[in-house]
Amino acid sequence: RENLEAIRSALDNHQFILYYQPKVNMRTGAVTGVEALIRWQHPKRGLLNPIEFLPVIENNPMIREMGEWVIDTALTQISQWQETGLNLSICTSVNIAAVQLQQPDFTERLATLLAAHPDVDPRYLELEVLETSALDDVGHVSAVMNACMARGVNFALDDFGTGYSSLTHLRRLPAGLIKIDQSFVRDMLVDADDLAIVEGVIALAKSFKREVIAEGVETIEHGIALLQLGCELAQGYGIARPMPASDVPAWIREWK
Ligand code: G
Ligand code: G
Ligand code: NA
Repeated sequence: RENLEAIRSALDNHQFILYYQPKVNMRTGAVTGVEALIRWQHPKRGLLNPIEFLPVIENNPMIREMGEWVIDTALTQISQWQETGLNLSICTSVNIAAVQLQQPDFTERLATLLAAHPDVDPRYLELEVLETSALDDVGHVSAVMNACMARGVNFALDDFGTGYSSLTHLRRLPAGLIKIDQSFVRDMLVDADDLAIVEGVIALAKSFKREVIAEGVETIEHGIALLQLGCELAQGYGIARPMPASDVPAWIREWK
């Protein structure tokens, strides 16, 4: 694990970058989006995954600074992809801790970031809300989400099914997309309980008229089973690993 000072200096020295993992519709073959995933290009240790540094700043104001850097960088990337003629209809998502939505000025901060990128239509940005189980004011967060959605931004509920209050959150939070946590998808072909959860989340999403995507889709067999259950959207190593931004246009061109 790294320490606070090292992370501070990495932010100042621009050592963080975003990788992007595609999301596809398995029935139509369409690429529907990419998820931005932060990485640290560490001068000595190489490319580090978030587990090495995010927990260190979880309760530090730096998490907010990094969160804004991620949104700003993703917006810059969307506009660069648009300039190179990449299919405009794909949505780029970024991860955001649910508690960040509880900041009193979140909506204004997001509006400022969007205003700095006037060439990007906000509907090509999606915020994946993590760890909603840590929320203590669902009503406030719901209002924040509605205010951001009024500006065009989309929301997804990440890691769905892992928090014990998921059902309340599904009912009260206006996210258009639900991500089935990869821990359930991984074993759904061998564990009847996990299969039941995956089926249940897909059915819930349908009844609440939300879209649903499976994470952690690693094999064709997973894909086939998910399609049979009515889940068409998927993300996972079986489709593509997270990749640098510069690889995304070629990956999309060559997919299918
Ligand atoms: O990319 P990787 O599989 O290592 O990501 C591990 C975890 O870190 C995932 O749960 C992911 O949601 C989270 N994560 C990745 N990028 C970001 C980010 O930019 N901000 C936040 N808050 N979490 C992220
Ligand atoms: O929960 P979230 O969507 O933020 O999780 C993304 C994390 O999961 C990233 O760290 C990404 O690298 C990882 N990931 C994406 N697809 C797969 C997969 O098929 N298998 C495994 N084991 N991890 C995956
Ligand atoms: Na995510």
